[in-house]
Amino acid sequence: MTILITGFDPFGGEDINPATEAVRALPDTIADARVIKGFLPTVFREASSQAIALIAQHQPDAVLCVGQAAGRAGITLERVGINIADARIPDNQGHQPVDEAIDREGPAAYFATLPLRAMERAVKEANLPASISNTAGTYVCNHLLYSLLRHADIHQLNTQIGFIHVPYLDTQAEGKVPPVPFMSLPNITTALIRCIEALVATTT
Ligand code: PCA
Repeated sequence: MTILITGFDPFGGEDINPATEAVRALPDTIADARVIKGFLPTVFREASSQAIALIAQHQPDAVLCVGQAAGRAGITLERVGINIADARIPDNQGHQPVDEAIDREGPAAYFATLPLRAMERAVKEANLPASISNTAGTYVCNHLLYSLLRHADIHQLNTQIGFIHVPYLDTQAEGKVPPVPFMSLPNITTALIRCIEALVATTT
């Protein structure tokens, strides 16, 4: 089994993105699955076109995209990508779409196709906080999730696709007022490993 896992570059004034730090820390093999790592820009459309190019290149069985969600205290497994781009802050190329459809021809939403409940359970079994989330927001992360599910639908790909949001790292949370929740890098990395193990276990 081949799994593509992606992170994003820092955005919104941060120096690091916990998603990329954790993806970088992953081993290249997990539960006998080959782990391909991709690093995407926090830029509308560019992130999804680069991810689609990686899918074409590596033909993964599953794609797990990871992003930062400031303010969330645990690992959140996104259930749904919605057909809207509505940015509170500009992306890393200055684009700030407001109330825009991602794809005028596309349905309102797609459900992620990863085994979310099994992944949630696996993270919790490692004594780390996890839950299923019903909104990936309306920024670049949701855009990526929706666009990849749309791509898989149009091209009838068997690839399983999903998105995981992770909290700030402790170093990012330091000094923020009011205080924001965080997780350590080893804990976020462990959670991602548990998710991949659960994914492999449910599909092989
Ligand atoms: N989080 C943002 C985009 C990049 C990232 O890591 C989001 O939640 O949309």
